[in-house]
Amino acid sequence: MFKEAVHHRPKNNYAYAYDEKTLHIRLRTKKEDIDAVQLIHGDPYNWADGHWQTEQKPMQKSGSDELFDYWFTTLEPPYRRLRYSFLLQDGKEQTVFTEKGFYDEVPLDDTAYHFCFPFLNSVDVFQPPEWVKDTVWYQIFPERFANGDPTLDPEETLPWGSKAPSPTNFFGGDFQGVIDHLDHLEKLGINGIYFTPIFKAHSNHKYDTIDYMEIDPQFGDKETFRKLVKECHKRGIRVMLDAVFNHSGYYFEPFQDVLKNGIDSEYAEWFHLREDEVVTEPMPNYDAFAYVSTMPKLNTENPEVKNYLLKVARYWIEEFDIDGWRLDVANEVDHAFWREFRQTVKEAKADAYILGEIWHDSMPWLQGDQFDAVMNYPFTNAVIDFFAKKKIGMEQFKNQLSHVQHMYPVSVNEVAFNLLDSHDTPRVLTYADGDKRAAQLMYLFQLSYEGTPCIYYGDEIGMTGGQDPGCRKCMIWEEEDQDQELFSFIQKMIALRKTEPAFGNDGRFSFVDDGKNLLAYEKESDKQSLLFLINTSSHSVSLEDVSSSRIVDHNQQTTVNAERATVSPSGYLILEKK
Ligand code: ARE
Repeated sequence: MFKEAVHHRPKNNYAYAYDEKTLHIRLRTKKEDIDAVQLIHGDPYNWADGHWQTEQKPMQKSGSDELFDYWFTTLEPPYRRLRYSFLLQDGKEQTVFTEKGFYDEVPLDDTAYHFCFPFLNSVDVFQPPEWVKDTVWYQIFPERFANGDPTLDPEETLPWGSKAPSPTNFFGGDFQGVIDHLDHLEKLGINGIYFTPIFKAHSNHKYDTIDYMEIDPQFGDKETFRKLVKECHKRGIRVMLDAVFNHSGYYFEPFQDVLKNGIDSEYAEWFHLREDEVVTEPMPNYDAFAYVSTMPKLNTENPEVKNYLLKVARYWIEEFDIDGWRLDVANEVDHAFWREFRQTVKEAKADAYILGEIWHDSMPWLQGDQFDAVMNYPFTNAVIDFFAKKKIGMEQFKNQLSHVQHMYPVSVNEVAFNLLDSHDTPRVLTYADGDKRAAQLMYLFQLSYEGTPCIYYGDEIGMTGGQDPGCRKCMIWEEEDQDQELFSFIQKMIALRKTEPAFGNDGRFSFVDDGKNLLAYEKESDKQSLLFLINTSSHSVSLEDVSSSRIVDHNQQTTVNAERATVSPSGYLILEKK
């Protein structure tokens, strides 16, 4: 038994409150080392005859990654508190894993040996808004979605789509353009829009804010924005804005003052200055986003800055009824700020959604006191590497996704923001080297996985583009230039989330081994059990026993008759077990 691989730690992804009654407990062991795990558990204050009283519960294997197996069980402790250890068995020996280490027998003379979940306090439970689980997001980069009001165009605006996007050119996208095209989004079936920044800024991407209380005039005014939110809400579409609170822009007034007056500026404490005089080139002598001198880092520890930004957070919710905030460079801002931010936002709107932009392991922000979700780039990377770049094989893909799943509580996974691409990455179809079938399989996987999917504008009609700025081309509105087949495909997948109970977030996801080299996974809900079979190999696969199942969906690469199904390369088949 490889005891050194055994790991557990309470109050994070290994032991957490799933809801106000339920605890989830996980254990990590070396892959294929342990045959069975029992959870030894009891109420810490339950003693009789000088012994602590315990019960046993078998744990199930919930998945494996490259090196480890993960074991899982749920529990509703009657007094909402728990002490527990793990009884591990392999073919040869058994041992008890406690907080203090390994023992031959369960130590019953003192509960201090054991792991401790002290109390399930309701207020500490990670509770994202209910609606997020059923949301399919659509990301809009406003400068490039649609130009609905040319009178607002900045000087030097280029004719729509006439040139490749550069870091500095403008095409005049605006709110009226979005309003004009809400039908397109409704038809696709999405029900949440994530807008990259819309506040007054200098650049085309607007991540360099000038005024957090103003709409950028190239997008419209506050009335148009209000109308946009209303029109979205009318269609059941929620609206999320981008909060760029890590840094301001160069032309943000307080920074302009600092540039002029250096350390003597009344705003000196708003930033992280290192010397009396402020120098921007060749390198900024103050903290900035990356080394970008036009994006000076804000000092969110300063009460004035904090109050200002919290006012901003409240204002756009209270005055315009937005439904969520996406937080730019969220991991470089202090945790104390985010805790207050959450309080402020939830006071303004109890079910507002808070999404952090973090590309790495984000557990410290997902404990219930800061974010509701993060942009799940580890998911993105696994899907792109497997389906599009074909850089990793199926086993590795499963291992990677399983690893990400076990990095977080189930409740976190249910609302993870799963994207295939964004304004910061190449587009799906470009990653896939134009392979449309591969792209379709990625959308099938993304939209049937756990979490909430997001589609980057234009992907649904087959747009391409490389790394920023290539991925920020003008949306194509000429129908003859849109890939209608891809649109219908994504539309169908979104619709299946609504019509098949287990397709979306009510279905629990698990990989299964089909023994035939297909990517196979199940989604199981109380109402339904779906089996997904995807052929990413270069060989056809025959399945004999499909007649006992209902065929939910398949593509042209799959043929099905009474007895058998043949799933050719790039084919898929979705079955409902009867
Ligand atoms: C410009 C150029 C880029 C250049 C960059 C840095 O276009 O080619 O790489 O400058 O010098 C905004 C604009 C960008 C602009 C940038 C700076 O949209 O076009 O880029 O401002 O002017 C990290 C951060 C993450 C950040 C990404 C970009 O952790 O927060 O880098 N993403 C947000 C937004 C961006 C935005 C900003 C931040 C700044 O989504 O759009 O950029 O407000 C690894 C790392 C990650 C890293 C990731 C991507 O995985 O581990 O930490 O993310 O790669 O680089």
